[in-house]
Amino acid sequence: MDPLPWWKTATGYQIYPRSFCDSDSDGDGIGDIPGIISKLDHLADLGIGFIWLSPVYASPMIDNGYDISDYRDIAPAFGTLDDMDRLIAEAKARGIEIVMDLVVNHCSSEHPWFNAALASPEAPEHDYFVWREPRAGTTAPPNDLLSAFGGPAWTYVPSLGKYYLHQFASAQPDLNWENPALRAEIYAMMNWWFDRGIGGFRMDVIDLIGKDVGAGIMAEGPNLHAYLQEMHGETLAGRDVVTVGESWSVTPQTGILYCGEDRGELSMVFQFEHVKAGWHETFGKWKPLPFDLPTFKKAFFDWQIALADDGWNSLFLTNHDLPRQVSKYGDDGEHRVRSAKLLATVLHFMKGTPFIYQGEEIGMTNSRFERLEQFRDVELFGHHEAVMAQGHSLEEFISGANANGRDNARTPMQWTAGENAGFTSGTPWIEVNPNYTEINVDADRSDPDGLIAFYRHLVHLRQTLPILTQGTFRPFSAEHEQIFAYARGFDGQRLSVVANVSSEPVSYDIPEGLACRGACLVHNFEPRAELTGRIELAPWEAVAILSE
Ligand code: TEU
Repeated sequence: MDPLPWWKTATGYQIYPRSFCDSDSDGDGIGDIPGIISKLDHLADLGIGFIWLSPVYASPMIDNGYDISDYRDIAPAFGTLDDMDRLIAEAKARGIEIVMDLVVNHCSSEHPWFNAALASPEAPEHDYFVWREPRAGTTAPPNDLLSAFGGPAWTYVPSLGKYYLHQFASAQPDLNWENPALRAEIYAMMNWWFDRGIGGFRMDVIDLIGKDVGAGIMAEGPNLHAYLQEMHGETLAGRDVVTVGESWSVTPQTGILYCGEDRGELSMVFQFEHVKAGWHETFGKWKPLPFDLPTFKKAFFDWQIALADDGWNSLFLTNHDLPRQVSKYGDDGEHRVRSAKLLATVLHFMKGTPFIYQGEEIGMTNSRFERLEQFRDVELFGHHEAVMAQGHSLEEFISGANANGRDNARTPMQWTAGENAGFTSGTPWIEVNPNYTEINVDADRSDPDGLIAFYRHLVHLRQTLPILTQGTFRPFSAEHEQIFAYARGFDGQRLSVVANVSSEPVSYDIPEGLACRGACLVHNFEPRAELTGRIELAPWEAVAILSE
C-alpha cells in the first residue's frame, strides 16, 4: 500500500499572529513572526506537523490581515520577508511545515490593483474587480446583496458612476475570478511562496470564488470547481503540499467535489455545519441557541460517513472566527480541564486531520467583555446597529458577542502568570483574559495531568496508530442527549470512544458493536479496561479503549 501523505498523520496548529507572541524587540502589543519563532519549541514539543498561519502579508489591517495589500510582502507589524524565511527554515528544522493563509476571494482596497482599477476603467486591473451600474434610473445599489460584515455588499465610486462588490468590508473588494489575467497573477504568487518553502495553503472563503454575480449565486458558484482544478494544475500538481479550503456553504453532499481523490482540487475543507446549527434564525450568531448535542453530533457523523471511502475530513471545533470550544461546548468553570480533554478526545479520534487553535492546548476560555469599547472586530461593529434595530438591547448584543463573537477567542496567548500573560512587554492590542494568572502555558506544562501532556499524547497516537488514520467509523446513540459515542475499526481491531457531554453523571448501556475490552488509550477521569454492559460515567468523563 502507498504510504499515506504526511498531512494524514499530522496534527495542525493554527496561529493567529496578532495574538500569539510579541517579540521583546518591539513590544508594540501586536504579536509578530520573531515572536512565533521564539515559541517553536512549544509546538515541536506538542508534536504538531504543520502550522496554519493566519495572514501575515502587508495589510492595512481592517480585518486583521484578511485584507491584503501586497501578497508578496509581510506587514511591518509582523516583521519582514527575512523573518518569514527564517520562520519557514526554523520550523522545518523541527519537522514542522508552514501553511499560509491564501485570501483571494478579495484583496485590500489599498492593493495597487484596486488603485489602478479606481484610476481608470481602461486599466487592465479594472476588470480584476466586480463592477455594476446603479439600479436603472436611480443611484441605488444594483441589488439587495448584503455584506457578511453588515450593510450592502456594494459601494459606490462617484468618479466612475459605478458600484464595486465586496462580500466582506468595503475595504475588501471582491476579486473577479472570471478574468484569466487575475487568475494567472494569483497562481504565480502561490508558486512564488511554494518556492520559498511553504508546505501548503489554507484557502479563505474559497467557496465564493466561482460566483455568478448576475445570477445572484455567490457560494459554490458554477465556476468554483473549474477554477480549483485549474489552480491545482498551475500550482499544486507535483508538489507534496496540503491544502484546506474554508467553505461555509459546503455540505456532506458537495464536500467530495472539493477533496475527492480524483478531483485534482484540494486535500480537505473546513466545514461549519456544527457551528451554523447553533445560530438563531433572525439574530444569527448574536443570539446563540442552547447547545443541542444530537444536532452537533449529526454534523460530525454525517461528514464522517460522507467521506468514509473518498476525500478527507478536517477536524476542528474552534478557530479565530469562533468561540473558545471549552466555553461553547464544555464547562469553562468547575470542569474546565476535564471537559477540555473530553472535547479533544471525541474530536481527535475521528477520521481526518485535527487542528488545534492556539491556546486550546491549555484550555483557554472565552474572554467576557462588558463594554462595546473592549471589542475590536470589524464584523461586530458592522452588525451592531442593524442587530439593535431588530430589537436586541445593547446588553443582549454584548452577551451574544461574548458567546459567539470573534474577539473573545482572539485575546493574547497566555504564556505565563507574569505581566500581560508573557505575551508582550507593551500594551496588548486587545485585553488579556484576566484568568491568565491561573491558565497559562507555564502552569499547564508543569502538570503531568495537564492539557499539554494530554494533547501531546493525542498527537502522538495519530502519528502511530493506523486505526486512527485509516479505520472505519461507526456512530452510536446519535439521538442521546448526553452521550457522544463511536467506534473505529481496522484490521480486526476496534477502538471505542464514549463521552458524557454534560455536567450530570449518566448511566449508559453500551450497545453491541461498541463494546470493547483492552488498553485504555486515553481517559480524563479513571482508567477503564472495558466498555460492556451498563456503565456509569462521571460528569464530562471521556474514555477511549483499543481492543487487544
Ligand atoms: O471567514 C469567513 C467568514 O465567512 C467569516 O466572516 C464568518 O462568516 C464569520 O466569522 C462568522 O461570523 C474568513 C476568515 O476566517 C475571517 O477571519 C475573515 O474575516 C473573512 O474570511 C474575510 O476574509
